[in-house]
Amino acid sequence: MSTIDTLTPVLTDTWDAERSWQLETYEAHGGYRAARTALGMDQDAIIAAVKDSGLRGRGGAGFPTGMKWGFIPQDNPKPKYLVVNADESEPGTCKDTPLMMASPHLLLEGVIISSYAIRANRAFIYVRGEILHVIRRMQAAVAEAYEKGYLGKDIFGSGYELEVVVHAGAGAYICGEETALLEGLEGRRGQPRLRPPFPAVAGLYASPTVINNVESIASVPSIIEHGADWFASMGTEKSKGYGIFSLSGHVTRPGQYEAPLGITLRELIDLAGGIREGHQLKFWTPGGSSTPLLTDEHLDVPLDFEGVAGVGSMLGTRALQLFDETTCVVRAVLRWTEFYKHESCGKCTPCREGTWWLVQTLAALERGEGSEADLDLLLDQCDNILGRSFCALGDGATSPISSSIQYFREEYLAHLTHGGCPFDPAASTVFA
Ligand code: L3W
Ligand code: SF4
Repeated sequence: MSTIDTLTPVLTDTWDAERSWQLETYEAHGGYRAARTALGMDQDAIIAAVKDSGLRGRGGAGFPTGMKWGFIPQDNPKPKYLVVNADESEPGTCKDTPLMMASPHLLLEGVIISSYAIRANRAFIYVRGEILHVIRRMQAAVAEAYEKGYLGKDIFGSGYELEVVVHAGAGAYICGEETALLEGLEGRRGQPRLRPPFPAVAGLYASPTVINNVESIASVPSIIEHGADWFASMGTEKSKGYGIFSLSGHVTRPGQYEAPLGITLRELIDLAGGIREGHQLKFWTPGGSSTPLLTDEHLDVPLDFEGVAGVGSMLGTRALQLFDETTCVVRAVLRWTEFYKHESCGKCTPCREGTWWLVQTLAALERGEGSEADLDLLLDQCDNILGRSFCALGDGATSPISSSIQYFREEYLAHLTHGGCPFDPAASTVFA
């Protein structure tokens, strides 16, 4: 199989079309056909199709989407809500933002089908506050859809009513965590809630709520249009379908590559024109900075939920950040750790205090201060955060540190013997 055959443009299919974000363009490419079909279907049949497709959460956790929809208690008299998690903030992650910019109506069509399936008449799209251009693009698409009668009362003459609100976040990474997002949406400070109850039982305004990532919801129209079997025919046995892989860093053609789950980094690098000329891959992240780092030993690991777990990492958001031999791994990890310290919401002690200590210890090592025992101290600090924090942010902060010490212990020690960073900063184009 040639690598180019591995691309599966579904979500990205119309990104290059002229004015791809307009409703007219979207419809000219078959848009809103699936929503018309879905609104004539039985809701449970839609949930069954999504279950059968094998679609799993595309925001990093990989929970089966149809199963999550099935958790909504239909005997609960409270209103049901759909919330789209568009708070894309994970370092290196850049898939939902281009999707919403190029194809906002694909997301809206997914919102209509998904809301109808779970019997919700209100949906919220929670967009990261800093990306004002995306908020405006989504608001314009929602306005177009209302004008055309695709949102509001009696959509497509089906009698179904749906109101959609685009909500701008206030600029906190933690609001990607689903319960902190709900706090923010309700007007409070974004801090995670205790689970259970899960949002499916008591979410927004204590009502049954489905929260899904942008890419998960945008995958739904194609499942209705082409069928669950078609979707399940792509990907691997337990990780079905396709997804957007974002390549950044030291690669010739960075960008978004839509491919079946299970593609390898080696194939993706090939598609992206290789590592920049004259250099070699040193380390990479499979899913942003919250997943353990991998190295060139892992080029042939299938990028699916199981394959990446098999080498001790996670698929995460498929934000593949690639670094060549000019990059100091200690410096890169320090930069990510500073991010976690800054974004820690402060609710729990292991993360609030621990991320501060991680930065102190790492920064000293990066300056070449201390001794080899400080590496053990750093790992001990990680141990006191991992599994002891209230939410995944604390755990995520430890991933780049422990994995970098696992693979690049010598490089940490070289900082001590060199009395500082042994890398020539002028040679590096990342974290300069
Ligand atoms: C009911 C059970 N619900 C699991 C739900 C639960 C869980 C969710 C995962 O990932 C995750 C998300 C963010 N009864 C349940 C149950 N659940 N056992 O399923 O859903 P999934 O796989 O659809 O989520 P996802 O979109 O792949 C994201 C957390 O990671 N996160 C993510 C940030 C994501 C963004 C973004 O999408 N823009 O920023 C950060 O912490 O909370 O759990 O959580 O509710 N027995
Ligand atoms: Fe807040 Fe960090 Fe605790 Fe999560 S782990 S609740 S971000 S302090």
